[in-house]
Amino acid sequence: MTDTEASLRLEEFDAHAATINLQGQWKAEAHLIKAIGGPAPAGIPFRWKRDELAQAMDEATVALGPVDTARRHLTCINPGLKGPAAGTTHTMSAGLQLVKPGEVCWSHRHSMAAIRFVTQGNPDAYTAVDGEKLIMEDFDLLLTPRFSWHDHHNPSDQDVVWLDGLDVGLLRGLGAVFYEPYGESSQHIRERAGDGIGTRSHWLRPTWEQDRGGRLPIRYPWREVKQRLDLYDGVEGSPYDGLALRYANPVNGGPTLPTLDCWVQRLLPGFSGLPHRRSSSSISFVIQGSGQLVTDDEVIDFAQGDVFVVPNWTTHRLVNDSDAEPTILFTLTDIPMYTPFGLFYEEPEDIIGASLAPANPTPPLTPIYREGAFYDRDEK
Ligand code: 1HN
Repeated sequence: MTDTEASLRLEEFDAHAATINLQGQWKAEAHLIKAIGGPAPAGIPFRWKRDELAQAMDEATVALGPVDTARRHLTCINPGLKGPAAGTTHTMSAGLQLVKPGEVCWSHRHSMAAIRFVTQGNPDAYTAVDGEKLIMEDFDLLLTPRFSWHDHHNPSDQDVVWLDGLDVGLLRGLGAVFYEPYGESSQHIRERAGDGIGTRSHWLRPTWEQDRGGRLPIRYPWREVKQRLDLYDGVEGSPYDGLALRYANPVNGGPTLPTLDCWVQRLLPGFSGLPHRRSSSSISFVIQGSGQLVTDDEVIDFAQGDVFVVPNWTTHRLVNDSDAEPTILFTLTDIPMYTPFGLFYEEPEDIIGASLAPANPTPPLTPIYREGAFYDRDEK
C-alpha cells in the first residue's frame, strides 16, 4: 500500500469514527504539540483605566436605574476571551460594583466564592455575610466564601464602590454553578461578640460550630494591612513581585479562600522587576502610585484606580519608574486552583515555592529518572 493510500484510508476512518462519536488520539496530537513548552495563555494582558470604569458606571446607573436584587457590577472582560461566558481571566471574573446611597442589594448565595476590595468605602456601609456585618472602609478586603448568604447595604449618603473578584470561570468549567436567592432583602444579623471571626480564629473555639476551615466571613481592615506593610519600611522584597504579602486565612494560614489568594504588593520607587511567568493568572487594582506592566510585546502603563490583568503563563515584569512614590497593588490570583494538583509552575522556578516548571527542551528523561537521582548509581 502506498503512503497516499494509507493516508486516504486513515482519513476515511477518521470520518467514519466521527459519525459514531469516536475520535482517534492521533487527532488530538496536533493540540498536544502546541502545548510543548506550556499552554497558550488564555486571553491577553490588559488594563482598564480608572476614568473609563467610573464613566461606564455612571452610564450603567442611568441605564439600569436603582438596584435591589441585581448588582450594579461591571465585569472587566478580557478582550482576548470570547463568548458570553468570557471573564477577566479563564478562571476569574473581576469588576467594579457601585452601591448608591440608601440601596440594599438583596441577599443571595452561590457556589462562586467572592472577594470584595473596597475602592471607595464608608464606615456606615457594609456587606452582611452569613450573619456578620463586614464594614466597608477604603481598601478593606472582605470575603464572601462559597455559598455564604450576602447582601450589600449603603445607608450612607455617598456612593460606595468596590472590586468584586469571583472564581466564575473555574466553576463554569467544572459545571458547578449553583445559585439561591434568600427570599428577603436582608438576612438576620447575629450581634453577639462571640459570633465573629475573632472567635473562630481563637485557640478556644465553639464546640457547637462545624469547622468551616477556609470558608469564613472575614474583613481584613486596610488600617492593619498598612501597618504590616510599614514594618517592611525600605525593604525591596522579591526581585520579581516586590514586597508581596498574602492575605492568609487566619484560621488555617492557607490561601485567602480555597480557590483565590489575595496579595498586597509594594514596589519601591525605581523598582524594575525581573521577567517571570506562572501557570496561574492574576488581576491587580492599583491602590497607590503608578507603573508599567511589561510583556514581550508591549508596555502597559497603569496608575491609581486602574485594573490590569496578567493571563496564565504570560511572561511579564512590573516596573515603578517613579523616583519618589511607592506603587501599591492589590492582587487577586488563582494560584490555589493549581497547587492542590501539582500544577503550579513558575519560570524561573521556585520564586514563591512552585513546583519545577516542565522544561523545554526537556532533559532526555524526567528529573526523577536522571542518573543522579537513583539511590544506587551503579545500578544502570
Ligand atoms: C455577584 O453575586 C455579585 O453578590 C457581584 O455582589 C458580582 C459577578 C458574577 C456573578 C455573581 C454580588 C458577581 C456576582
